[in-house]
Amino acid sequence: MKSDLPCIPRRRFVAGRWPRPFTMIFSLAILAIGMLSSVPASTATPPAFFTVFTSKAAFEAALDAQAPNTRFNVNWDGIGFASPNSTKAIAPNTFVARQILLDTNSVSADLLVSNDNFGDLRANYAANFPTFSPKVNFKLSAAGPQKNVFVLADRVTPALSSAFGAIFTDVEKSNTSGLVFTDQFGKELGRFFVPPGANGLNQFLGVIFSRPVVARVDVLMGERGADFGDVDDVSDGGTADVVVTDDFVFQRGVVKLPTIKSVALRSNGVLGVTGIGFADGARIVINGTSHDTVNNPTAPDRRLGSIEAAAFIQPERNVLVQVVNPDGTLSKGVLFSSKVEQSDE
Ligand SMILES: [Ca+2]
Ligand SMILES: [Ca+2]
Ligand SMILES: [Ca+2]
Repeated sequence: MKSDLPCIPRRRFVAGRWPRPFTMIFSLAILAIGMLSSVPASTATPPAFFTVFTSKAAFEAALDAQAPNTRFNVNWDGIGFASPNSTKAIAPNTFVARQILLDTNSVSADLLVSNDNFGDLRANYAANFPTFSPKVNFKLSAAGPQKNVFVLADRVTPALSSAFGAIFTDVEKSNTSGLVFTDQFGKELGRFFVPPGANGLNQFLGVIFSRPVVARVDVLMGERGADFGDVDDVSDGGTADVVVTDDFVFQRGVVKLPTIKSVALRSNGVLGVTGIGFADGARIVINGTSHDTVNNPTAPDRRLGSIEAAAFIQPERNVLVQVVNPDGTLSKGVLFSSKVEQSDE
């Protein structure tokens, strides 16, 4: 069947692959520099390196040097409270103007900020969770990590970042608190843990990659997050290491991430892809090979069409559809099986 296909000039797209996820434990004051194998978004793209920081000031200086004017800070301190000594929930998009979303669930009610070191929830918490920057700090009161994703300045388009760091408060057990970085395909780029410290200690952990390869950063915030407020910390006779955070520092979303919402083979012989983050000159990729593609003039960043790509769709056969922007940024794949859709387009 393949040999019957017309000979259409096409460009081979080489999808990159990260190595197996790795785990790194570091000790204070050690600056670790490592290398990840290449993610050749294009064959000319160099490998991404990362650098681990335990000093917030050093992290900020390095990020400013690498990518000037792309750093944002969130210290939670400007959030208004109706009453003193209280804890309240904030929306995941509270800091969308700083191009970060604090949860992948847009209606999460588990993101808490406190102007009382969380002592209003449980009296003995206050001594465990002193702020780093007075007077407000942050906690995910749910099981699992707190998930950060990045957007462009339009506040909508998913984007890649190269750096994230946070102040962790009251880490007292190994391997309970830290940062997990993943790329746009959901592959883990690295997992970094904060070492145990004294009761109430604030510690910074941040990682800068040599280029924007990070689609999501998970903050691991101790144990028993779902029971926050109900369990004592390990230093108060409990069994769980309860941990909160304060300042976040990160690179805003700087590279738009093409993201597919739907794929359809139209009756006019065009393969249509809808989504967001499609740059001018984006190409539809079928099973790893990109094809001549047209951005829809009325919504160029959200709709693509390709007659050439449609020629590579075979009836009832699954193909992997992706979109690649001219800068080499590749979307996550969507499996598509042909079924001609009636359409006016
Ligand atoms: Ca603060
Ligand atoms: Ca403690
Ligand atoms: Ca603790």
